[in-house]
Amino acid sequence: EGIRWIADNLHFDIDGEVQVFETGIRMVGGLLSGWFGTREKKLLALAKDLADRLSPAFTKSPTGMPYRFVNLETGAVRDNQSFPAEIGTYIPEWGMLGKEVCDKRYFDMAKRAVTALFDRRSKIDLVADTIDIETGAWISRRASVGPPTDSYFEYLWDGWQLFGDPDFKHMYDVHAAAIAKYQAHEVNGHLWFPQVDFETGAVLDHHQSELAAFYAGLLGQGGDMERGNAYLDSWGYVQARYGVLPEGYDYLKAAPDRVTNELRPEFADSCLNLFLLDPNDRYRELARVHFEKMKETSRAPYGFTIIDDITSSPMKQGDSCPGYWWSEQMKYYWLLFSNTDRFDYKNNYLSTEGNVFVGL
Ligand code: DMJ
Repeated sequence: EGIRWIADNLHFDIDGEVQVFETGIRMVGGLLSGWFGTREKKLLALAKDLADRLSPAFTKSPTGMPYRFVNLETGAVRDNQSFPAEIGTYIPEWGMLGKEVCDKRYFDMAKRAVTALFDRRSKIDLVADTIDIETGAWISRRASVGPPTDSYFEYLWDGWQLFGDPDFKHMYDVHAAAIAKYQAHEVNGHLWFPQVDFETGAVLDHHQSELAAFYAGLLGQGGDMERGNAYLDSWGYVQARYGVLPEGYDYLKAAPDRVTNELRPEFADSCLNLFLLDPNDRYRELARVHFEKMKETSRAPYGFTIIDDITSSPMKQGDSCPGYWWSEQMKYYWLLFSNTDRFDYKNNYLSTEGNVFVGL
């Protein structure tokens, strides 16, 4: 039914602009994953059509780092101030698409963008979080493993994992070593990653975005299970304390600094990634708590909702359910607990948006 609906209704011939990054990970990735799962040619054709409509964001940029927005019909681009995640989160979608349609230009386009960013790293091998994609000049000094940088690191590893390209492994390793050296900070037995100045390593703040919880799984994938487990435990501690994770946590004050919960997937994502490396029930147990607490606190009459304040009792609910909730943690829970034979637990690939490209 879904495929029929897409075939009959979905087209991208629209005079309107979209955000390149979100459209890439959600829609190009979703269509590609659908193609891998069904081999319905229409899905691949739509993924290619959409990627082609997004491509002016890359080709019109003097540095190769994409503009943030593009008009799907006219190819007009805008916003030259961008962020590592929005510059470097393309290689799995673009590379896999290029393989399927036998056109290496997609891979090259995504790799050029990410390499242009990496080449502008500081002498201590960190990137800041805002850059002018036309001039290549940095606009901020703040280095973070959280947003808006997060999935840039994730896709460096993925470029190596999926395509065996040693340049990606090198870029991942360089950043991972610098993050371990300048950002890893143990406080009261818990590992955290503060924001630091990207040229000096001086700590800027102790805020920890919930989105940074993905880094536990990535550390494990990159071979550092020790820090991966330690960072997962830091978030596990916050979960045990508050029931559900706040959007932000100040680890020096040991208190939430953003009290909402946006139904985020990162903690479950790390539980799954570490479980795939080491099928230990401890990851299932942490994810079970995540799932049970979500059911307890986010259930609304017609589905599940974000929470406006996790510190109020009872927790004050909001009124929306983000798309990633369907694409990510619903899938992560299911893969963690089902032992399904529809998924290859040994050889697989899930994108940053939980889209499965390998292992279906
Ligand atoms: C998702 O779209 C992806 O996981 C992305 O990489 C980060 N933000 C959201 C979920 O929080």
